[in-house]
Amino acid sequence: MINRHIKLSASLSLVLVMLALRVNAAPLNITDAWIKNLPPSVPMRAGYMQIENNSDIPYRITGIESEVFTAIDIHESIEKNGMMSMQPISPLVIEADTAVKLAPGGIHLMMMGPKQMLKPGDRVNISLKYDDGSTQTLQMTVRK
Ligand SMILES: [Cu+2]
Repeated sequence: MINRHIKLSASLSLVLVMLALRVNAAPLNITDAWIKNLPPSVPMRAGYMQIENNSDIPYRITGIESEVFTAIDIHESIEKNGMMSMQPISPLVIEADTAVKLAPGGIHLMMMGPKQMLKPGDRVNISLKYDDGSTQTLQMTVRK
């Protein structure tokens, strides 16, 4: 009986260690994730966030998914011959020990085809996919 108990707590600690490792493995610290509110008739939204890589290896975001949008791309706003335009970035590389800010006029998420009405205060789950096959989910808030 005692033996069984020791075995059980040993495997339980192993599970806890594995859970702790998984939490630590969340590579990027993402804050201030928000979506600019627009009238319902507009077929896309722009999303912004602060991404911090506190690890000593670079991370590459190769894709983004959400059940609320038909597709999400990463774009960069650029000025060409005095004209503003956008071009896709893939992958978005977050170098070791650096931060990248997605902000109006710069890098942003281009979120196409909202599948539901969105208004300020609404929260949208998205999932970032990294080139190592891992994913990170986070919540974005719709703001004015
Ligand atoms: Cu764009």
